[in-house]
Amino acid sequence: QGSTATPVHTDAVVIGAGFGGIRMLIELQKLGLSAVALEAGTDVGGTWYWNRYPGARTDSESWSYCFPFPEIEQEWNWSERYPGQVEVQKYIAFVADRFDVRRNIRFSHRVLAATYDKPSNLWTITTENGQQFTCTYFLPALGHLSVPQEPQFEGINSFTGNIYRTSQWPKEHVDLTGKRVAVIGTGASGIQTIPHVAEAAEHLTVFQRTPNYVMPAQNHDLDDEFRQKIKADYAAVWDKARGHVFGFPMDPAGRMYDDVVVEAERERIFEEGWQNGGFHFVFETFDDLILDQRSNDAAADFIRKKIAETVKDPAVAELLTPRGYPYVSKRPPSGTNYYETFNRDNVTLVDIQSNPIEAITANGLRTSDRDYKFDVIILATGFDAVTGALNNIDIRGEDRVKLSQYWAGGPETFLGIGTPGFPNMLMICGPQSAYANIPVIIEGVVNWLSRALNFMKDNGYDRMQPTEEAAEQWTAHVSDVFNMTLLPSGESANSWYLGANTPGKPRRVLFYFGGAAGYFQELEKSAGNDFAGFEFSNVPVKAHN
Ligand code: NA7
Repeated sequence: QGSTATPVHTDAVVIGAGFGGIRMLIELQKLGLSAVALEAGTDVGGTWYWNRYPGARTDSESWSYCFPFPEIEQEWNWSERYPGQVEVQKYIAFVADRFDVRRNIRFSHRVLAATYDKPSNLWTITTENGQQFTCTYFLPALGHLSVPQEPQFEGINSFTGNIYRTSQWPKEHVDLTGKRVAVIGTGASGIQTIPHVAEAAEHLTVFQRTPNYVMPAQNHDLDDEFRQKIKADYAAVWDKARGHVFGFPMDPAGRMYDDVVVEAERERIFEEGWQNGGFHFVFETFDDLILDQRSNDAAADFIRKKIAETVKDPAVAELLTPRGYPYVSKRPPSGTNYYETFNRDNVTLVDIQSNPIEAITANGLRTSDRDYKFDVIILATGFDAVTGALNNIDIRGEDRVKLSQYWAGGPETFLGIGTPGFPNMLMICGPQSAYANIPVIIEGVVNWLSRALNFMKDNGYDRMQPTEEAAEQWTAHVSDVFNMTLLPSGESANSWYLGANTPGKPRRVLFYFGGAAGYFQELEKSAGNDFAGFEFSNVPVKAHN
């Protein structure tokens, strides 16, 4: 696959072959448009291709972490409630093969640049290996968490052991037997991998900056009876998911904190949520958990009590206990044996809030108070979230304006799909799209795009982009919605929701937090009204009948 002089032309170029890219390719095929997807990895999967660390699994229940294709729903059998990385990647590959879209994917094609040319109304996409592709529709499906973020630890190149990153875990087995291992980071990735590393390593030292509120996943195998029940009425699963704030097939709790006055009854409700596991604790206890401080405090206290009950050493339990920021203002991880792992003799917890890491050394690392020796260091330090992957590509819109400069103060989009000045750049879940169970949101966005592309065809348009006004209003709305919740409060909540986890990044609300159902209403408000908020090239180029 060397460089070619003649660019390959298709109607559309999709970037990425994860959930979003594969779903879009299938839609383009249905629309009869020619397309290629350019993918940096060597296989499909996106997030589930790269994040192969031990313990990587979904925090969404498998039967709603997939697409509503009736034929796939009946054929595919999920083995677990929260499937692991291998299984999710297999699912995405299965879908790609079943719809025969793999032939349109160019693997090992990392995109470096995308440039819009006004006279021809074409985008030219250039890859790292020098290939060029031209298209009318430029469709990034880059994922929210695809650019790893690595703190600039001094001396990192001097380390003589092995450094692994959860988000770029090697394909071959990593043997940690007999090794002294460090894990840096206690976000969702760290929390999933820590119990597995503890089992394999001789000794594990966990470096924690901010303690998290970790819900027990309560993962389990699925049996045939359950699978058949789901398959018998899959439409009901999607109806629920589309109507749910987070895109999960759950019913709202149907009660607010003040509806329950008896303390023991509140405890019972929290306990039930805890036993149901994962996000059931957030969404099936009290519906005002992220809106009412008292409701949130009660949930946070319940979790703190669980930590104290689970972790035997009171000093370790205290270090693991989150304080000073609301529950859910950082994305709450689901864990399996997470707190229990700190009862093991071969696990040590180090608080780097009080004693920060100063340097990686030849034999380990140094915090402000002491030296540690390690054979292996695992970085679970997160991502340059949501805008990172787009800003890493040299994207030039009208008048060669660079996207990363246009977004220097933070992203500005309409519906997380389009941005002014970048005609026909239509993002599959770009910045300011809804924060929710992602396949459900992808489905809504892809259906919207499908209608938009048909609308253009039917009206003889060849170009669409949002108006400045629509993007400004959406950006303000996204921020207003966020500010109605408890999410912005708490000084230590340096969440990637805001880009606050990445040094130097402007803080801006990166998601629409009005819920899946609210987002779908907003999508419909535009689509059902001749795609209000978007302007189309005003001279019909080609009448269609
Ligand atoms: P997260 O959730 O961003 O977690 C990253 C972790 O790394 C978090 O504990 C950070 O501490 C820690 N971190 C980041 N930089 C440093 C430095 N410089 N020193 C020490 N510790 C650091 O990323 P994940 O990959 O775990 O999860 C991302 C999402 O994937 C997750 O939310 C799910 O949606 C799936 P901090 O909290 O900032 O103090």
